Amino acid sequence: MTEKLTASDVPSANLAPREAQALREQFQKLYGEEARIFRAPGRVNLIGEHTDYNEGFVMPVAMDLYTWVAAAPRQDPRVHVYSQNVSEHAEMDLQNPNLRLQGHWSAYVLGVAASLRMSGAEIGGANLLVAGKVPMGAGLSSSASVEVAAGYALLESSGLSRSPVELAKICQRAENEFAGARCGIMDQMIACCGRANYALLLDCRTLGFRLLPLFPDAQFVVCNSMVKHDHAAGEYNARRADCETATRILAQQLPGVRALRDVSLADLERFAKLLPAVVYRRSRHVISENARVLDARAALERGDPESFGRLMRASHRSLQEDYEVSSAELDLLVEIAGGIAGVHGSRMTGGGFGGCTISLVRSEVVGEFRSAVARGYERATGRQPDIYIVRASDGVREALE
Ligand code: GAF
Repeated sequence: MTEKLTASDVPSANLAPREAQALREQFQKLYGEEARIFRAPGRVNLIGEHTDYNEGFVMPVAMDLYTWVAAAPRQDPRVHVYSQNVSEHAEMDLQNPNLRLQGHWSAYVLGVAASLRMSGAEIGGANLLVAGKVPMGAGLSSSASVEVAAGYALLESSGLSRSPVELAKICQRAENEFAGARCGIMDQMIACCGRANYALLLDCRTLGFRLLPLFPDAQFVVCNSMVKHDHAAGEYNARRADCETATRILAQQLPGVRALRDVSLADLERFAKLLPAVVYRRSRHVISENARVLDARAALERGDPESFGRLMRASHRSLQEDYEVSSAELDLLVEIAGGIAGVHGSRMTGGGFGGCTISLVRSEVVGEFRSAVARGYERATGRQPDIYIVRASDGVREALE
């Protein structure tokens, strides 16, 4: 379980049997029938930020904060969905999908239904009830958890199945084409392929991955700044565009370059003059971050939290100075963490412009860490951060009691 450490209104990590029963009852009231229940996790990324859409490496962990979907098949080819989070209903005809969903919460569910059909999965109609327990806007990937839980529920309700990697791609396509966010594949992959007690080292080019056991005597701890800046989505797309510009220019000099993944720091320096200054710095982040992920893997494998922590600190600096996606609140959380004895390292995690940090903390000082961060952050900002100890969880599945 992800232990929730501060009082707040963020829902508790797991759906207790009582709450699962409440979900079934609500489904019964809404649709007059029994449901099966599915869940997909949110995630936190240990290292490897803004590398996924550059075909690079990432190292996420599935957290035990979930989106729950109750589902039952329908006789007609329609998908009906009710969201507990927004108390609203939406529906779509699978034979005539409404593809103008952008900006609407239902894009994350109905967009997946449309994307499943586009992929050739002949899903039938279904009634769905969605209960999202991954905090929204916190950079813990609530969107991907909704998509993956809904996609899995729609497949299962139709007696179909797809491999986890295929489902991840289908959900990413829904987010890109229907929700209108040009996200990479990391969040959908970890929601599909996560494994309890392991981090996932994912190659975003091949989608091959390796499960890595976490440190036995140090914990990853997530601190939520409780702030999300409005311009995050636009800035995200702008960073992607900068990376595409870099790739275009560098590919003219270096045959075989398909993405920043293919460029070394030495090559970047060689052709630095050809790139606008901002594009050069964006590229330096991506290329150095890819190397940090591979070094972090080695540190994890040899049980060396100190080196891992150093890489986290370097990652934060690079995201702050070169990629410019941090925020005053995230920098403050990292600074507070850096001043606490027993903290190996700390960095912003996720897309940025608010959301969460992740810190690697010696197990015996986790309690002190939590009080010191809460105290320091509240004193400086007046906000109480939510703090979670990361317990790596499984990817999407049916919730069987
Ligand atoms: C967001 C995106 F959805 C991911 O694909 C990834 O790019 C991340 O930001 C940054 O690493 O979560």
